[in-house]
Amino acid sequence: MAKQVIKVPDLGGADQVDVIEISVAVGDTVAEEDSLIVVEGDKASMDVPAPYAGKILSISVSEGDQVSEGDVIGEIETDAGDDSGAAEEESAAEEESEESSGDQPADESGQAEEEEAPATGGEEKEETVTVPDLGGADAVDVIEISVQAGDEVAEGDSLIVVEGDKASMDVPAPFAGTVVSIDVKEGDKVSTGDKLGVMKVVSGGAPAAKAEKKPEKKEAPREEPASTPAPESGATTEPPAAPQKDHSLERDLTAAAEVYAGPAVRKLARELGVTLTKVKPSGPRNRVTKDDLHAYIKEQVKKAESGAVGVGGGLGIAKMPEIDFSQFGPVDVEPMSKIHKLTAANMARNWLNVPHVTQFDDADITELEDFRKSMKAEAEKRGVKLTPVPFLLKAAAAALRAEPSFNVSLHNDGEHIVRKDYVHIGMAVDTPKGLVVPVIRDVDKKGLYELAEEASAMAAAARDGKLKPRDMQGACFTISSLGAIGGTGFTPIVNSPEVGILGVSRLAVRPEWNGQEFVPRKMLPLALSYDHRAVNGGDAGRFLTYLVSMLADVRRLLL
Ligand code: CAO
Repeated sequence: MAKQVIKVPDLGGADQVDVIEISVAVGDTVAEEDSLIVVEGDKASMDVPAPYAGKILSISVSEGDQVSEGDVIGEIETDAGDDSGAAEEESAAEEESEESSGDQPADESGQAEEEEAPATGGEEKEETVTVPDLGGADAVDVIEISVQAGDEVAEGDSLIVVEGDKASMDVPAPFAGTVVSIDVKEGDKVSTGDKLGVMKVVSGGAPAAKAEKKPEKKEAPREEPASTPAPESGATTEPPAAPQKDHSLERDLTAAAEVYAGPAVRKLARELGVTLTKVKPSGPRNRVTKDDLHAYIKEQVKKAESGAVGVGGGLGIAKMPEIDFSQFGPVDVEPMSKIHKLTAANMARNWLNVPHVTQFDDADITELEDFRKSMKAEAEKRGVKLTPVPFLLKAAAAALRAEPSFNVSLHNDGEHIVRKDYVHIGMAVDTPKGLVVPVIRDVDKKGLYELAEEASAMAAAARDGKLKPRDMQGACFTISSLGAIGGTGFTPIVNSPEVGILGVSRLAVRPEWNGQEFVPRKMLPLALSYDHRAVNGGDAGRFLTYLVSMLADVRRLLL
């Protein structure tokens, strides 16, 4: 057992860095390399690792203190012998490395190979820039390239960001100048002394002048360099030739850089694709900890799995579970027709996008039916089948003219309404391959026989699969008649961008009160669904009432 003094290690040239986190407490048992404290300077934040495994006896720094290389952090009790040997070995190794790094000047930036004293003539000179002393780290990842060829940078501006096990750091420009090339890329591994790129430097004062033009580098004491796109702050006097940047991304990165978190947490956040600004911090001084990150991810996974949404909105529709129906009995799985798939997609889109209201009424079509039947024979002679559908088309066209609030579409910009001065009506047709809606044009201008002829021709073409795309486009309104099939009522789905659809059910003979007695009347159940964004209830009430009155008085329909 030996008591060892733990000191601040080589900080890669940085001095007076802030202690931003104390990661252990007195009495904790730590493994070698476990983080003891986290320090942060202008350019990087880094974990200070335990030099030995053991038990923490004391911590002599506090959050907010400033420390430099060699300052005492605390004491640790180890199984090894006393620390003097190790300390001596370490300092000997340091000295040796300083001596052997003669080809890499030991100035603070330490990156310029063959850097010369500024010449007096102001001539341009290309200099190779190498990776500086990484504080003992080797083969660190290049996680960001902060500049590109042609960029002018000030001394100290970030060129690339590297990240090792314990820290991430900016590699700063060793002098002001122009970037000629950056010879590493994101994902590369680099070590001290590796060539990073080439810069053009003007000897004799010019670089300093250029550097002055650059705005002050943003002070971000809690910034983790990996998240900081340095070129933002390194604006040049000329507009950048690079493609337009995604400024929203820059904002995100800047915001993330302002989050208070250590390098290990930031690295983990990056690996998991978590935006740190979204994580609720629980550490001292609102520091985001690894636990916070894990809690955030757990919460997101839970939300995604449950499909839950907050009260704030969003559809958040839970996914349908996959069910093996064969466990309940024999099944046959067959492909859906193209029409069926399209209808399904359109129905879902319209159902989810359109706020529907459906209004009901019954039209007394006793006289209409008497008239229709009286005309049936004549119609047949003309080769036309006179069903209620042409009458419905005619009545709907009249209503669209009388109540033009239904003959509209909402503009996609959400700020305009499109009013139509034509009356084309779609007619839902049930075919073996699915539902199709051919469109009859200029219904308001056509007579009953013409409409009957066109409706049956369109229905036949639909069933034979002979409709052309144009035959199904341009409707202002749709009629869906299930009268021949049955049912007392249904709520049709608006066929957007139309704003209204009329659902027609089977007529029924019902006793109606005429003021003196109940009389049998042929009542046709109608359901008008409409898009409440475009049409209000009053307009819908007037539209349906008008339509019912037209069907009730066949003379008006013929006018
Ligand atoms: N009540 C009672 N009988 C009705 C009726 C009603 N509302 N509507 C039609 N009929 C009668 C017709 O008068 C005809 O009888 P007769 O031969 O004795 O005259 C019989 O039903 C069959 O009519 P039809 O189907 O040949 O012609 P139609 O004009 O009534 O309908 C069409 C044409 C294309 C609308 C229809 O065939 C069709 O496909 N309907 C289904 C529409 C659909 O699927 N809608 C749901 C879409 S989902 O919103």
